[in-house]
Amino acid sequence: MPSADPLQEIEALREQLDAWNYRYYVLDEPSVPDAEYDRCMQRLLQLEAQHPDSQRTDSPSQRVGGEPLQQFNQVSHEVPMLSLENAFSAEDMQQFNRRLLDRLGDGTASLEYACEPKLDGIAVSLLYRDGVLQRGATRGDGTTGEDITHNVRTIRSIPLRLRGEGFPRLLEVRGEIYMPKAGFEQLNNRARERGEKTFVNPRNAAAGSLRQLDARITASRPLEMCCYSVGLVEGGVLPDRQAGVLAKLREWGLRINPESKVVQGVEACNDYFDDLAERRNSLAYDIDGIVFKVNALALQERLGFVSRAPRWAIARKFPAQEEITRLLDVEFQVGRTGAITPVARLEPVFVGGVTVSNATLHNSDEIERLGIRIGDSVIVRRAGDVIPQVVSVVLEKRPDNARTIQFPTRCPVCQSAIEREEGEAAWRCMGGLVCGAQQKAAIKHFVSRRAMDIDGLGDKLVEQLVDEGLVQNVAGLYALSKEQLLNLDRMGEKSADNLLAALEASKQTTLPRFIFALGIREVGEATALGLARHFGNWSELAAATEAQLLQVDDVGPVVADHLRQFFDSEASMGVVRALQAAGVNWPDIERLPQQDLPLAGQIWVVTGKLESLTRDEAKARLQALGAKVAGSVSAKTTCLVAGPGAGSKLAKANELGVEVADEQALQSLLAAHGVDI
Ligand code: 5U1
Repeated sequence: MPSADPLQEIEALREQLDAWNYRYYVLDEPSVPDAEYDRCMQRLLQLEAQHPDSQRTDSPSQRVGGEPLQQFNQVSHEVPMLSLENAFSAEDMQQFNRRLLDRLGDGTASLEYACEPKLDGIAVSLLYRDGVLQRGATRGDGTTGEDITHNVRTIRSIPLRLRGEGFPRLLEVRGEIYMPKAGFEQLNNRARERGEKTFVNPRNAAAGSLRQLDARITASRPLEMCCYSVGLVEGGVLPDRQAGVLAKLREWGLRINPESKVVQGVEACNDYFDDLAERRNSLAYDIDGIVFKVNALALQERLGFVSRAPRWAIARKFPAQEEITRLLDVEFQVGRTGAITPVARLEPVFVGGVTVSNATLHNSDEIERLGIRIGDSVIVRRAGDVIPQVVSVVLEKRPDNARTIQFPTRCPVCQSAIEREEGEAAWRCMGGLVCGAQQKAAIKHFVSRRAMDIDGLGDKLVEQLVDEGLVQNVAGLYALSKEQLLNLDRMGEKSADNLLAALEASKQTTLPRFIFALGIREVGEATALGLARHFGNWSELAAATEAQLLQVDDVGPVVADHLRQFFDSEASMGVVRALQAAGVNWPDIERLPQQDLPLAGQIWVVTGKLESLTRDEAKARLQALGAKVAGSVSAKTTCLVAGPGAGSKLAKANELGVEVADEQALQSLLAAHGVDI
């Protein structure tokens, strides 16, 4: 884009960068590689430095300002920032709708509603004068908030100047600043690695990031904004419906929620709620409910307000994902690889739609980080399918008799020594297969559906087999006799026969399943499949050097080391030989180098709810076939796998003409390429 006139080039670069930002943040259509974006930004910074007269506060280069502030200034909201009335059920919604119809009293039979998710973030106001961002402020108490202009400027989904034309001279836009779940996880992982304090949830992380006097800190946090209404409007007119206002905001470069929709009548509101409740966990951000607003602004005006909430809007809330409960005790579990995991026993509490009485405390560092004691009141979070977490301690409620947690000094199951390798978080039992807990966990993994798939061998039975000394390792399963089985609790003739038949059937397996079933540390299904495809047979895999193992996509030095340790262990290889001697067998498979994998060079996206496997499992299988799996749909996407409840990604794929496959088509594809795990 270099041009003879540097000022012209500066303006062209600004327009280009603004356009890319708009495509990325508002249209959700990434259109430029990061490197190209960075090159243009560097060029702009260079030219602006050479031509100080060209400096403008709404230049895309001017997102992070100078020195940190000394304090936050207060801001008065000329139009108060309201809150919303809550509904908790479909009946509450019916009542709300009835109230509105009665109040309008003009015979209207059904109302049109604008619906959208209620983001779990921080409500803010943005003020634009002549299209240029002047001020960003928190909601505060609705009348007075704090000036956070320096921080909102760092958020790339907030335009520093509006696009296009026709915007009012003064336009105050309202919405929610939030942290997407993936960014939150990354931020917390980084904090954990550095031994720093983590954030309890994405909302607290967003609030903490906005409460910074130094905008450079805010700039380093993955924040985004979605707009949902306007406040002060002067010198211009807006459309006469909520949905029209949102469409205009989008045209002017502001992000609105892609799930926003207009529906007719309260039944349709409840359908919308049910649909999003089902998809809540698959959204990229936390939501705590759905907001319904009467779409026609003229009707909103007629309906008016009660104290601090409008009559024409309501938020129907989802079940809470965080609750307070009490830590009753901590138990220590020993896993398949000997890792000792502290598990919190909690006073049962209903959270995230289920009753939770256990939560993992991960490791001794986490216990220290939380500063948790037995008897403490704790906040438990369960978001979606994620295992419940203890996210913080309510120190004000600590009882006098709260007890510190003693981490064991020996394996709580077999009393062997425990060790912690340098750089590792987990303490491990050194007892190996002598340890009953490790024996049980290894066998449970071996028989599981995605490994050897042995029906009728549930956890309780595995525990009994080990406790009775009938089985010490996975090979022992194939030596079980009917008589031995019949001596076990609750084992009848038919169950014993079925179990023996299932064991017999499992002997004919596949190489990837067998590798996965061995439970080698950090060798999941995708890695097992990658190894099988790379080496084609067991003997070459077991003889591979570390350097040869590292050739396999997905295998890094740590996994290669775990694999070599397994193959060098006489005990482990003895078990493999015993399995083969018992008749466990598999055909060799065709070797395929990475670039020849059937989906090499393709980009896939998975969305919606899948029945037969989780989205992560689907992703691992597609990757094992050579595909790249992306998080969003773009023109470059090869195919979108869409399960029930697919929303904006499906709409986008249809709009862009991207191929869409359902779960059955995915399964056929996997099967056609010999991926059965
Ligand atoms: N999505 C959405 N969240 N939210 C919060 N819309 C919305 N509207 C709100 C609030 C407080 O207030 C309206 C009264 C503008």
